[in-house]
Amino acid sequence: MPGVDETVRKIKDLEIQGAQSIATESLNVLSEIVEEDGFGKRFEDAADKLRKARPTGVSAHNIIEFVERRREIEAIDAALDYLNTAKQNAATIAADKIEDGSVIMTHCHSSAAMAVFEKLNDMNKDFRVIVTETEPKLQGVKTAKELDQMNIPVNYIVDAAAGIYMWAANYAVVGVDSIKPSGVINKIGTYLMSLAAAEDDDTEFWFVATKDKFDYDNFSRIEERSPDEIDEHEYLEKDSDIVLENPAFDMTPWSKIDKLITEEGEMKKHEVVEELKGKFRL
Ligand code: RUB
Repeated sequence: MPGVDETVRKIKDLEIQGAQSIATESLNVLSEIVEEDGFGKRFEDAADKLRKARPTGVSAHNIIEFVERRREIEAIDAALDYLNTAKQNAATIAADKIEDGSVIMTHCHSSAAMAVFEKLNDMNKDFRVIVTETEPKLQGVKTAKELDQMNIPVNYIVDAAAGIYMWAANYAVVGVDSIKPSGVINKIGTYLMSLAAAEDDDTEFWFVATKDKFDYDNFSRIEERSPDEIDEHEYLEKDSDIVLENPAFDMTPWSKIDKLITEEGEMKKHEVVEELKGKFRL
């Protein structure tokens, strides 16, 4: 098992990506530390580093905060169990609602969206997925490969093609990094896709998430990543005043969201706003 610094490095470098995987791997590291040293300073230092590794996905923060409150190893096991069970439940609810013969667009790599596709496959529903490549780090490649390995038909497109391909889609199904009173945060490009879907009466824009994605503590902010991730950055920067910007996430406002599906079913904006007044609990 890699130590905390190696895990933080992998999270920052996107070797571990997706909000829920970050939370799961953080719990695995904390579990080992607690087994060895209990809930002392080593645990607190590691918890601090892990929850700050990616500042947008709020799942790791909520889950770590839950464990800090309970301060018992059973809380870590319960949290790990929750993450997987809740995701499967949300995916089943979403898959039940998707009609047979659908074309579904997705973006980036989300384990929640992947769980929906797996459920649709298990239900023997006929569907195909349009996958965007997701610049600058191309997490869409991972999504396309995993779908192909499940024998699910895939069309792989560049991000800029999402607008015209949205007209062929019945749904867009994407994951979530953070749920706020003003909207839902996910990988950069999600917002533009929601605008394209809103132009088409036949395309519904769905987010699928578990309740660890609610930003109860107003913790998350949009992560600005290194311009080094942008193609041709050296050429662009050389002998120029060009400012390279690389925000990793964006927010889709409620007006562009057709459904937010969680393990408790579909949640409307007013229910989300009410939920956000509380605290994360399993
Ligand atoms: C991943 C991303 C995913 C969400 C949800 O971004 O935006 O859609 O994190 O994922 P990155 P999940 O690759 O930069 O981490 O459903 O697995 O929690």
